[in-house]
Amino acid sequence: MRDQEKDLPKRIGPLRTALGALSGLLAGVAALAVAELAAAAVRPEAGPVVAVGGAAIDRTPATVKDWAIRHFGTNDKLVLQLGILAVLAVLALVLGSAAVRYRRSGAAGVLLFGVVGAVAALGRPDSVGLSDSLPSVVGAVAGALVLYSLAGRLRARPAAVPVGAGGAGPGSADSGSTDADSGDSGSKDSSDAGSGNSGSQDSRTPVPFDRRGFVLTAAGVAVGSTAAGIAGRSLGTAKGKGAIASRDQVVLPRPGSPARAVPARAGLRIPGVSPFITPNADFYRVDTALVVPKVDAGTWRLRIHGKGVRRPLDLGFEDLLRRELIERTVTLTCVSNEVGGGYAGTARWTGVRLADLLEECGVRAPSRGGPADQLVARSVDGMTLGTPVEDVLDGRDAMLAVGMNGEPLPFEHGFPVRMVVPGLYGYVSACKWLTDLELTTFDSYDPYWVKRGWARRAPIKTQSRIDTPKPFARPKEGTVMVAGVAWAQHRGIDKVEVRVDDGPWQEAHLAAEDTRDTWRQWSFPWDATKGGHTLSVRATDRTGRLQTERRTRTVPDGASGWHSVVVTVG
Ligand SMILES: Nc1nc2c(c(=O)[nH]1)N[C@H]1C(S)=C(S)[C@@H](COP(=O)(O)O)O[C@H]1N2
Ligand SMILES: [Mo]
Repeated sequence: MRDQEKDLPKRIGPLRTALGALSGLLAGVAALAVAELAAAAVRPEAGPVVAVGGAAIDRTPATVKDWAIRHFGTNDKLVLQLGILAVLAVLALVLGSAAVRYRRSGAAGVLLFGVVGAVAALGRPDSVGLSDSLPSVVGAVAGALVLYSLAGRLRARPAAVPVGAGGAGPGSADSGSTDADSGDSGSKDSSDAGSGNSGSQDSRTPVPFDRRGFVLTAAGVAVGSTAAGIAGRSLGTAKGKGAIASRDQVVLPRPGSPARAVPARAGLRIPGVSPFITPNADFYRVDTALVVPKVDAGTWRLRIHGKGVRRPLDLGFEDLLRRELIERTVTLTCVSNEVGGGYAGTARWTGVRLADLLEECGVRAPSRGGPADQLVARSVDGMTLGTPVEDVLDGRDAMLAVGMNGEPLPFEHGFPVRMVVPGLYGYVSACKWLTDLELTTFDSYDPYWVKRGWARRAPIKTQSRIDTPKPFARPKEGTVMVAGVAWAQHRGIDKVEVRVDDGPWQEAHLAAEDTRDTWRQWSFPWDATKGGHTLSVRATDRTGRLQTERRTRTVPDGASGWHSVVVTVG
């Protein structure tokens, strides 16, 4: 086809520019809807927004990721995806308005976005091959066609043809276009918008174009995109059904080694203090997965292999359940937790002792001559986490968890199997959606977060947090209960102290300890006097080490410093 764009007069009025922008937007919506439908059919993770978002996450420097987590918390993923959509929307508007004149270039531009999405999808660590490019490609082709045909409806046509008489079919209306844009004197193009009386054209209707065709095509695209979107949704739901059913069918066997009952006095029942056991629904979630992996337990496999593994293992979910299960209460903490932050939670985990499995494979601890000092866990979404082999084998309750607070792991928390290692930050220990365990060395392999500037080894730092009163609270004069939690997993908390303003440190009351792998609640009845006050807290672990006052960022191995809260007593 001849590139008619060149023949067009220079001036394109505001109405057509606006409709062009709208066309761009519609093309973008159509592209994404079709791409998501295709992704639902191929692999949800291969959708363009998820793929580009995932690529963006992987390329985000530690400091920026840290900033995003600090400002958006668990909503960081939502913010990222909305950001991508916002950028796409702006580009679509620009592309669309340009397409009024440069129709083919506009369509080609849409295809270019498809290439970006396809490249991102193919580059994901969990990519399964060429089919992952399909959603982006199919979506882009749909978007390009939409933009091309809508822009075609916006092309100027000879004034002799009454508006509304066209619309014989896609492309036909503009084939004879002579681009009579000349009537567009430039002064009163807005009359174009005002004169809805299609069919009658006076000399002031400057740019006749196929209005009816445009409206019909646009409406068709809107309806089609909605249908594609709905189809994608229900297809996605249908495909996740196998995994959901497999989770529903799981019956967790009674653990051979149950957790000790949490002492009644481990929970102080003070309003505002985090409950000792964090309900699953309230448990913090930190991961890079824009689509929560839905793994079917029936087809799930775990391989254990690598350096010093004399008998590699290949296990299914049922194989795991048939082993002796242990149950332990463990507090998990994220390295991205700010001083005073909420990325810590305690659950009763059910699982298989990791040390038993490794010993069965013939793995020896480095201190006993084993050649591997790093255990690299790999998840179905390509995440890698590296744990010191020594820690896993030193007698602590490191496990492959299948249960969380009495139910199979929720999908968000790693169904069907995740790792839990008391005492280590999540990013070096708590691999969710686990599928592969490789024995290797710290020298020969850097896992995901280490490549991005975080420390290779990251034991959890002693921390204490004031849960109540909240920052800037306005309690009444008199006794105010100051309370919160403190943790130093695998060492235990021995003392918590509270300071009011610049006063002396005063010992807080400690709730009963469950185990040294769990957090401990504390409380301090404060005789509050009128005015503004700063409350601070610090803990001492069982090794006798006082929590450091030194404030550090979360990067590279966890935030430190004392938590304080400013309140005004009335
Ligand atoms: N597959 C996978 N596992 C992962 C992560 C991840 O991004 N992907 N994040 C880790 C981090 S940083 C933490 S703190 C814990 C959080 O576990 P939770 O979301 O169940 O609280 O999971 C860990 N396991
Ligand atoms: Mo984390």
